[in-house]
Amino acid sequence: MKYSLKCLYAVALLLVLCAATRATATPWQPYGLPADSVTISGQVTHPLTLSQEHLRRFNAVTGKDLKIVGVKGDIKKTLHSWKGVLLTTLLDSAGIRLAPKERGRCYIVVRGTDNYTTLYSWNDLFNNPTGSHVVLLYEENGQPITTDGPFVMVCTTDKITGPRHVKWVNRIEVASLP
Ligand SMILES: Nc1nc2c(c(=O)[nH]1)N[C@H]1C(S)=C(S)[C@@H](COP(=O)(O)O)O[C@H]1N2
Ligand SMILES: [Mo]
Repeated sequence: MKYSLKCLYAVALLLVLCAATRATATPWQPYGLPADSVTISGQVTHPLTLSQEHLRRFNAVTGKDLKIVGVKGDIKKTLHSWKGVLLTTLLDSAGIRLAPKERGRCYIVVRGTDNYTTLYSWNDLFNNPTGSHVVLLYEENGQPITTDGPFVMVCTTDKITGPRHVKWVNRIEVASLP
């Protein structure tokens, strides 16, 4: 075998090895922050850090044919099927700390690793049908999510689903306006 050919094989082998190492490493972390768990913090009795495994222990909700629509009405993608946990289920587990007359001030912030943020009010989630449609997804099309993070939050009944579709979710914070 010619020397140059050997070199070529060596380089090819190195590339294959590199690719294999990458595939077994932790999921890709855009913006350098880990997205392999979701924390629930702030005005709660039990702050939580939830991994994929933890999330699978909660009651699951599923659905089909969800279109992610941008502000101009453009369809960004269609999820043929999805599976996840209601945000209200997670918040009930963490236990929001509230006095009765403070409910109107309370809000829930959902952030991705890139700090893309969306929010819900306590009344949206717990005093309106909307609450039954806000889901932290961990599966899309029958598979664990990979391209948009391990976790994606979405309100499936929004007119324009894009803006409150948060990819790479890693934080949920509960707070109240002063
Ligand atoms: N973490 C994160 N989530 C995000 C965004 C983002 O920049 N970061 N873009 C939003 C926007 S503007 C839209 S329309 C939808 C779909 O965007 P995509 O086509 O980039 O997936 O995701 C939303 N979720
Ligand atoms: Mo968008």
